[in-house]
Amino acid sequence: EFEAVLEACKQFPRADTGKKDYGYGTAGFRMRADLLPSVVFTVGLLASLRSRKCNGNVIGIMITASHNPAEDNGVKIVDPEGEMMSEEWEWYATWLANARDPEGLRNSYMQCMNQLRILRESPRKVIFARDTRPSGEALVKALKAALEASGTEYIDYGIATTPQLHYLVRATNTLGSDREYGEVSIEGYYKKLAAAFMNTMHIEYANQAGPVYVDCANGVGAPQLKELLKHLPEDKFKAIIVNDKIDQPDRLNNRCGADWVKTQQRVPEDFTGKAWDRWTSLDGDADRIVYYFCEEGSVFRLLDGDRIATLAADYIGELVTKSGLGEQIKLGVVQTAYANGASTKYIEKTLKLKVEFTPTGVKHLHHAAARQDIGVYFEANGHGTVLFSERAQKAMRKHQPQSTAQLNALTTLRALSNLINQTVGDALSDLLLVEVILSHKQWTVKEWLSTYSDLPNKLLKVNVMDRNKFITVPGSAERRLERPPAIQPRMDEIIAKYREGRCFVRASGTEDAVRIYGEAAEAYDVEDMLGHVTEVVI
Ligand code: 16G
Ligand code: ZN
Repeated sequence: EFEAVLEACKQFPRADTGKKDYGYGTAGFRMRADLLPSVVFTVGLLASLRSRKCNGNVIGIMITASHNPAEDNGVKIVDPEGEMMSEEWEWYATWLANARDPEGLRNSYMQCMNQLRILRESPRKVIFARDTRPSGEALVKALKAALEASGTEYIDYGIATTPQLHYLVRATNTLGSDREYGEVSIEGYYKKLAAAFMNTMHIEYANQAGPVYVDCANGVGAPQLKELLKHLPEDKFKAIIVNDKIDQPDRLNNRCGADWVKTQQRVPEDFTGKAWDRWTSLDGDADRIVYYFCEEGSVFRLLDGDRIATLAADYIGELVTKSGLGEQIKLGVVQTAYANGASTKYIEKTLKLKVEFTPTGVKHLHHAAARQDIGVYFEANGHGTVLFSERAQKAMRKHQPQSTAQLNALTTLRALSNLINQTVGDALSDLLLVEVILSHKQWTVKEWLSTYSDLPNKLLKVNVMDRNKFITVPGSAERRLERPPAIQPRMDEIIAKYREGRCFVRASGTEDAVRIYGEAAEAYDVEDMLGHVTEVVI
């Protein structure tokens, strides 16, 4: 095996990255695609080790750079239950990726095996998929070479969304246990979603509220949503797909998609909406979604991840109470520092639910949500899901409803636990979830928006000499800076001058920059505050 690895990796020499090392970060490895073949090769090796370590369970590899520009790509590993790779292994991923030459890689690989106490002959299996980026093909080649050299069985699922790959990993590994997660195929994923949706959607809504428009960022969401629609009768779900030009790679995420809409706070290119039309945007690998619409006079209104979190928490909380499970099942919401302060207040004061804060990054939110009976987590950028714990699912299975009202609520609750992707945020699943909730509440986007008013806010990206010098206080969920020591006290003085002012600074995990987020009661205060804070930071 080691000799085979040594030979195979020679076809994928390490690119010249200058002084910079590769690093496995929040989103795996992500950079310009031409720097990646050698990295993807090493990720294949690590996945093979991971599978051996996890008793031969299937490990997933997703090749995508999500909302990044078309020339980028990336790669990340999915653990057996469909969650992000365990954090302790990120170090090994980085170690292998930075091997200088073939012999160095072989040696690091052998050392990994020893240090992680992996039995070489253990069974191993990997499945993988990629988004629509043209560079994906070459990366798959590097991946297959690594899997073959390491004697790893694999299945190539071709082009798929990130959440579909997570689903496939989970479904493969639960096969054989008494509670099957779903059929092990992309078709099975559609079937599962469609069945749950058909059980819960209120039929009148599709006619009454008009279609939902879906901007697919010219990425993988477009073909996959088209497939999903084949499983959903049009009288129950009417979606109109926009930005589906996957044959024009440079249009991927370009002036469209969830990230663009959220950060620019404006409609995507090819927007043709009339006032109050219901629009959504997915990102390049379809794990994020935001809603929006225009009021009369083209006033843009965004319904971001915070809004989906509040909508879902409100509705699911109501179902738990109505089904008679209120005493047994508690709901918790997980947010990051980027959540608008008004959303947090609404969850705590109006919905009377607990909010927990974690650092940015899906793995942090996911773990915190998994500790709740039912955990709702969303990042403001539109990535999120709702996790039903073993405990909650058991209570839902066992419960004997005492009335028709209880039975109806329970049936809906059970269907939602199948509709919602339990492994990771999923734009397609979230889309169906929001549509179901709106249909039950008989709400248009207008009523949804009116639940609370967002505080005016702004997010800046500033370039600094060394972003790694910016370190937040442990346990503060990135709300306060510890280093450089001079900055936070000066920021506190500035922020205190503004009504409902809040501001924090953190180093980006995906770009070479520092991000500054600010919010306050008045938009001009936000501008003023961020201006002063920026001066302190740079
Ligand atoms: C990654 C994270 C996303 C986070 C973003 C923050 C995953 C799968 N994705 O895209 O959750 O919001 O990074 O980026 O964890 P930043 O550190 O550059 O602000
Ligand atoms: Zn994404």
